[in-house]
Amino acid sequence: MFTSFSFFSHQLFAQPIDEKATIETKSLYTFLQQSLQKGILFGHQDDLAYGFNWQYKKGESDIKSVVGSYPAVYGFEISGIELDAENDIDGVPFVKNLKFIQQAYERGGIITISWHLHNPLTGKSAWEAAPGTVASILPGGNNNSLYNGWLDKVARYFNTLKGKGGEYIPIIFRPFHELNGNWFWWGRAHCSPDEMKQLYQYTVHYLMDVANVHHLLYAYNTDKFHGLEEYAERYPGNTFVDIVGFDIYQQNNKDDEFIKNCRTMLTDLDAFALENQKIPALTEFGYNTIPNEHWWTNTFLPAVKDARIAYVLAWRNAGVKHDGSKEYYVPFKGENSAPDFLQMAKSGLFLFQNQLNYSKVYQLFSHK
Ligand code: BMA
Repeated sequence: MFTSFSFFSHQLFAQPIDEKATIETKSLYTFLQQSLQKGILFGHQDDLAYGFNWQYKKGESDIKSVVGSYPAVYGFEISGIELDAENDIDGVPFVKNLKFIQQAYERGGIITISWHLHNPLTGKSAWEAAPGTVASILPGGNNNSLYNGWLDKVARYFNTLKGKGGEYIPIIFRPFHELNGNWFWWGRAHCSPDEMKQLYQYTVHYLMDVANVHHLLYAYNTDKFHGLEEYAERYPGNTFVDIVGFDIYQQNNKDDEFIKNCRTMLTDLDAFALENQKIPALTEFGYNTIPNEHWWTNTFLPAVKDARIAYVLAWRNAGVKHDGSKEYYVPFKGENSAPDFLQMAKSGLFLFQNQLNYSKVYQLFSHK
């Protein structure tokens, strides 16, 4: 007699794919499952490093300037680590990111990391595809040892992420994001489903079994998709994934379309997550420069309010870029949509940092 109750308890007993996951990582995993019943954790990329019109100001955060609390989830990026760069692709020094990650972790914040890794065949950016790239880095390919070296660097960086007690800081790692789009070298047009699955599996296997990194939860995430067949086409399998999600951005003034598409995909995601016993999340979203000042309560809230997702991650507030264009996805003090964002925050659907603390997130199990 498997009722929805037994399903729920079953969910809570599910474990991270890594049997050797650290106790803090297991705790985070269980916390994420529990939070599915409580609300949606609100996240923001590069929240602590910079905002629309500031950079590296102690204690600053655009989210905090609007709602009075830091976000619950903090996104970071490691593109550049593979080439021994000092700064990530968006100019933030890795040593600074380390400090921000530690600060967020100490207060019970949740860390997720993306990797716009360069093209290993050409050395160019993630956006520059070249035929044969994926095959070249898989075992047997000419660049396999180069790729192993990149994974060693990633592992080394992850191993520097430690809390005050010397324990590793759990990370939700989401490699090869938006893998059904065509803009990255690992995209749909540039490798077969089988190659993509192998690359994902190999990456997880290498980090977990070769590099011995045991403080990661792995997120599989597509871009927008049309139906479950597309969603699952490149899924590496249940033993390689902890969290399932997708990225979605609104473009132009098509609020109704955004709501409709988002709701359809969230329904599909929910079915996929239930079937495979994974934690669903909206791994990236946004409407650049938020042209509609009521976007939060009129569009975003209706799009996600009925969804069962652990968290949402808004993309970065880059501010005014070199070419004069603006890029930001959450309001900052004085920005047009700030009052509406605050109203959405007050709906109670979303959880921010002030509703979390270290023991709630990372100490659900005690050390023996
Ligand atoms: C993109 C933009 C870029 C950025 C990249 C990696 O979506 O925000 O400006 O360099 O992500 O973070």
